[in-house]
Amino acid sequence: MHSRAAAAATPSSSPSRLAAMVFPVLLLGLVALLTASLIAPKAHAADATPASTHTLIIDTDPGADDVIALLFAMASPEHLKIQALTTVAGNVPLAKTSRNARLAREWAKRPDIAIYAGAPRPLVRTPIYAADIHGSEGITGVKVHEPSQPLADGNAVDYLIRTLRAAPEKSVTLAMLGPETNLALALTQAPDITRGLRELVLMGGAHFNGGNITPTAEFNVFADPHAAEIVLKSGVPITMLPLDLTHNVLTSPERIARLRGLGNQAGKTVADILDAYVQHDMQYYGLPGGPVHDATVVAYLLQPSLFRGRKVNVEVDSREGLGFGQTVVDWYGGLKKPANVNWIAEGDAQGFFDLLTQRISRLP
Ligand SMILES: [Ca+2]
Repeated sequence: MHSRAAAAATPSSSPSRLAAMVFPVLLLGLVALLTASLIAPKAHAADATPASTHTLIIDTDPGADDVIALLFAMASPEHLKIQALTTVAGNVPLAKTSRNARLAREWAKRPDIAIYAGAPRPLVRTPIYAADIHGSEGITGVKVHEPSQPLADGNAVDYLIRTLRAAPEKSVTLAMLGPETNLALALTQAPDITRGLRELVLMGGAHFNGGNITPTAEFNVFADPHAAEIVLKSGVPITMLPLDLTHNVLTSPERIARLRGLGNQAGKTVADILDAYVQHDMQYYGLPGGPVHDATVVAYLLQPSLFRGRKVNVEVDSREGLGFGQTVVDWYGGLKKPANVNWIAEGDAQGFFDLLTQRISRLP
């Protein structure tokens, strides 16, 4: 309004005449803004700002929260141009994470999205799984079956190398929802692929919150700390959504009921998964609701304004011992090392659930 009012004034206006013309317009504008902010219902950022657009690959280890994240992403085709899903061993072994990714694709009715299976085990450490949280099938609260559409031919690591090499510079965003083994292998074999990457958005790590698999470590990093080290040193812009964030973006009975009440199958599926999945964390941590970790990555991609972070130096402890798998976050910059991560520490929980619910409502 300011610049338009000034531009409308004729160039020949004297400074005082110009001020006399512009001032009432500004004053009126200010009054209108104040009035609107007082009387209008508070709009969430999800409604207020246009969503971001990404050419996207999602690397995932489904995983109950991964399945919700995948449905969320596949329901947003105008903003997230999903090139493929790549799977990795993590919450459950690779055959099951790959089957669950295919289930999510079937539930979202997105047969156009190819799924490549990747690393069956971490780089160095003994494999660990999280069947205590995600159930022996890797998805809680729903019946699983063998989907008819198969995996794509070829390995996820080869797919990443081939695709990122062929991509325009800084064009592909990689969302990473599990242990970071696939990208670490790709970066080791073909360091030049960083050229094609625009950004990595990772669910992983913990600092202020403490860990969820040991007192210091978050599961995705703990499951393959050597891979996380390679990824964090890649030089690609990285945003991390750690437990510091996800343990403050919690379900409530009302939030789950809204998903269930959408009236479509996807809303019921997400509500059924959450009802079973959140029980452990609510009890174990004494939380009023459960986190939906990986789904915050999709919300961040669509609506970064829902989140607040700080650019900091983050390193991974990969030494045997109490700190194995810990993300060491230099929040106050005391080490004077260059920032390699945009560490997301806060988010708008209601805005997150509003956006998730709105997108899930679009699915079958
Ligand atoms: Ca995951």
